Amino acid sequence: MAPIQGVLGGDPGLPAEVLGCRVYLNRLAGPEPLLVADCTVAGTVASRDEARAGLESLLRLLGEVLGPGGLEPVDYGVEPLARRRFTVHSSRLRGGGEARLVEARGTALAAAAVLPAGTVARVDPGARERLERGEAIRLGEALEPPVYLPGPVLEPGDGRPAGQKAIPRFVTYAAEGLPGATPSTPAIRVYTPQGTYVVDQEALLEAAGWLVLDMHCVTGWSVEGKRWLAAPLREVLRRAGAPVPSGGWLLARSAGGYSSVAPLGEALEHGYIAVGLEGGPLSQDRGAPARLLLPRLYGWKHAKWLAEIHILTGYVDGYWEARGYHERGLVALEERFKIRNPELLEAAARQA
Ligand SMILES: Nc1nc2c(c(=O)[nH]1)N[C@H]1C(S)=C(S)[C@@H](COP(=O)(O)O)O[C@H]1N2
Ligand SMILES: [Mo]
Repeated sequence: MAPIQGVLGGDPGLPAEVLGCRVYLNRLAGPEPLLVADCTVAGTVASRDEARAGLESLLRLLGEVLGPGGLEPVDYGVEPLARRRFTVHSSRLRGGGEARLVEARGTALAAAAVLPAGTVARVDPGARERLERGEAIRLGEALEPPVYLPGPVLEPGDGRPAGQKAIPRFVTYAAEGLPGATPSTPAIRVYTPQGTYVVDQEALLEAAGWLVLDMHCVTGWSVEGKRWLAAPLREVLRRAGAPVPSGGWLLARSAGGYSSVAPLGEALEHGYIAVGLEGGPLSQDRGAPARLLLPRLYGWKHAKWLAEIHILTGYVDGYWEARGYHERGLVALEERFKIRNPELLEAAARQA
């Protein structure tokens, strides 16, 4: 798919409205299982009122199957990202969870909601059974998530990627909360359809070498030219004896339940597990004892306090992907957010 920049900023259209959602139970995305609504949206966002109305259209649609109780917004926030190239509108919900609407320069891209898994109890028994079996239920006109995003993958160009600003030091993120005591040696489990494998710490250190990389956070900051001690992911999995299929997805989970997902091919060709930084061991804030590095993908994919690797045949959202962030997240293509706007997808397909 072509980058979206070229197809944004068209004529003012109808205000953003959610057309449909794919709702499913996600047991990997966060510390607790979540009910995730991945929603299709059309139209423009010309004001905060239009954004709120768009969020309300999402909650109304969910209310048709969940009943309205608990879905009332308790607040409303706006967060510009990446030098105002993107804006996230969000509301926390009375019964827990939140709804988000993402826009790029006034064009709605996608909407999503994450709800406590207990919400499933409110769905009628037939639909509940399907959700518990791991199937998705469809409300309205919901787009399928792309199995993989086709189209040319540009190599990162020279210079700083679009929408990024260099800063000298890392900003410490821990969406799941900072971990308490950290184990001093990495214990990483690899779950595959064939079985479970363990990453041997000595093998991890043996396979590691120093390399210089930049890290780009999707919110717009970059930390450039840091020296990491890191082992190529393919080599780590080989040494663990884990069978590695040629396609599929890799979902990384942190000790505290944070998670992120990446195409397996991308992770095998360009991914590392880091154990050191700037001549020393990783600090607690940077994700000790081990973190994922996926240098061509935005920072949210680089799970810190890495505890589990899941090799999956099908796509599953991680922590931020369940909240509207991109399935793949290539920096060179500015893949910051999912696109669930049929008009944009059509326009991008025409351009490609
Ligand atoms: N476990 C965990 N890993 C995480 C995150 C997080 O919240 N929890 N945030 C991600 C994001 S959004 C970014 S940009 C980078 C930031 O890395 P840093 O905290 O070392 O600066 O970590 C990523 N890894
Ligand atoms: Mo980030």
